[in-house]
Formats: sequence, C-alpha cells, structure tokens
Amino acid sequence: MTSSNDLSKLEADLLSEIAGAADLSAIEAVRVSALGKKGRVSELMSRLGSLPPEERKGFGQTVNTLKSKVADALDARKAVLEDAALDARLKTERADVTLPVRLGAELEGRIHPVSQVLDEVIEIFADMGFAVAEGPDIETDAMNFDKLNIPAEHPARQDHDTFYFSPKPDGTRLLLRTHTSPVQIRTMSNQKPPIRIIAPGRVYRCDSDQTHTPMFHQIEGLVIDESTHMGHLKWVLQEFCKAFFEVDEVKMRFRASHFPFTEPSMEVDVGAEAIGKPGKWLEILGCGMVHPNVLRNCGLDPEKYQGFAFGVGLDRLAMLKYGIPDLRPFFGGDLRWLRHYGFGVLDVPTLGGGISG
Ligand code: 2NM
Repeated sequence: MTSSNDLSKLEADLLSEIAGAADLSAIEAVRVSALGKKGRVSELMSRLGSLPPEERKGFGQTVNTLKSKVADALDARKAVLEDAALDARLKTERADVTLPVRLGAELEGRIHPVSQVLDEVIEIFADMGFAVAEGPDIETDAMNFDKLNIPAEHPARQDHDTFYFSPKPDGTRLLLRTHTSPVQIRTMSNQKPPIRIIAPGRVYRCDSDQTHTPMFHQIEGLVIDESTHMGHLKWVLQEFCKAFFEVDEVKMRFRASHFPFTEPSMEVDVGAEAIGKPGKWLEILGCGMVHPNVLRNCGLDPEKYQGFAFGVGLDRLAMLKYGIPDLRPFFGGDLRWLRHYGFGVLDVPTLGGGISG
C-alpha cells in the first residue's frame, strides 16, 4: 500500500531533482528514473492491479496527476537548459561574415562543366541583349511538335525518339520535351516582338550510345522583329563563337540543311583552329529563319514579323572546349571525374574577367 504521504514525498523528491538537474544529460537521467519503464512513477502504476477494486480508480488518478506534473516539470526544465546550451554555443561559435573567403573546404566543391558552359553562354548572349527564358520539362504534343510545324508523320515524332507518358482519358499525351523550342513557342505566343531570348535547359530523347544520353542539355535562341534577317543571324553566331572559344577570328561554314520549323535551315561548322586543331571542321549548331507557319501558330503575322532561331548542344560544347572525350561520365556522378573536369566555385565566367576565368 502506498499512502498519500508517500506519494507527496515522491512528488517533492522528483520536483527537486528536476529543479537541481544542471544539464541535459542530468535531466534525461531524472526522466528515466521517474517515467522510464522501471521508473518510480511507472512502478506505482504496476501496483494498480493488486489494489482492491474500490481503490483502483482513485489511486490511478492520483498517480496520473503525479505523472503529468513530473512530465511538465521535466519539459520546462529541459527547455530552460536547452536555451542555456544554445546561448553558450552562440557565445563561442561566432561567424564574421565580413571576413574574406578562407581557402579551405569551400574550394573542394566543383562546378560541373555543363553548368560552367551554361554560365559562359548566358554571359555572352546577355551581353548581346538576350534574356533567358525557361519552360517546363514536361510538355504537350502541341507545344513540342504541332506548333513547330512538325507533322504527325515526321520521324522525330515516332515513339523511339520521344519519351511519352501514358495517354490521358481524352487521348492526349504528355511527353518529355525533345528540344527547348516549346519555350520559344510560349514566348512568341505571350510576348509582342521585338523578342530576343535564349532558352537553356534539359531535353530528353530515347537514345543512348557513346555520343548520346537519354537526357542532355540544349540552348536555343530566338530573335523576332520587323526586319530581322539572315545577316543578323550570321553576325550573332559569329560573335558567339569568337567569345565562346576565346579567339579573335573564327572560320565558319553554313551548310544548307532541313528543319521543319525553319526555312531556310542551316547547319553551322566552326574551323577547328578555334580549339587548336587546324584543318578540321566542328559541327556545332543548327539554325534558320523561323518558318512562317510557326509564326502563324503563335499568333504572329509573318507579313509583319520575321526572325531567326538556333539550337546548340551544351554538352557537346563543353566536350569541344574543354577536351572531354566521352559524354557518358557527364551524368555518372563520379567525383574523380568531377575533380578532374570541374571548375572552382570562384571561376565565374565574365566577359570582363575572361569567359573561362
Ligand atoms: C534548332 C535549329 C534551328 C528552333 C526554331 C525554333 C522556333 F521555335 F522558333 F521555331 N526554336 N528553335 C531551331 C531552329 C532549333 O536546333 C538545332
């Protein structure tokens, strides 16, 4: 039998132990000795069964009250001790954010070549007055194909090139964009010319070998105005190539090609002198004058507006400029590769400071 005197004494003892606990481990020890499985309060509860039935209810309530008083006191004391512990840490662990960067851990991190080249390309086009536009990776058939004048029977629409989601009840299918052109479509549909944008981002094609990965990176560009012509296109691409390869002169070759969304369409080669390999040509981008059907699909009058567009593979640009032989380790997450080919966090590309730092 446990008298109410015993219970009052236990309560007083526990509360004074709690009040006397000097740190978080002491408070935890009191908690275990009172409320733990074999603790003094828990142990009282286990006696309940041996009491005469008429005493059980009252005893149970008394012990429960004691239990919650003790739990409240533990919580309150713990909060006080935690505050004190935090205050003590704040006094010793000061950070002076005005100090210069320490050459230490932060230089261990590496910027991925694709991120570096992305920043370089953005810097170059921003200097020519281009804004950066972005859009979703998940697109509709309409945005990725129809509006771009890519007919239903076009090979690029076959399932082997495009990652499709399951069709919705209404028969429409979402897909992973196969190029960033839907961003241009959205921009032309929502903005009045003049338009000068670049659209960088991830794109997806169901393709995988030495030189193709199912996800890769593209930058497309778009200029629309009332009198934009192919001379502007050639100048912009020439300035881009000189700035990107950091050379004063660059040989360029425009070869006739075909894309459904441009007319005429061209593929552009750069003389490999730009990367120190004279005598060869590097195929680096596709471009052309935006097809009148595409302009019309976006609500622009082709009699009034015209312009050019181009598309570049960022991963390929990174391989060419930085001499990286294989595409697949770009996405392998191997730290040794990243330490070798990656860039320091402070190598921020700027035109003034030198594009590649
Ligand atoms: C390329 C090559 C040529 C292109 C066209 C358009 C749009 F939306 F304006 F019609 N966006 N991107 C384009 C043109 C892309 O990539 C090799």
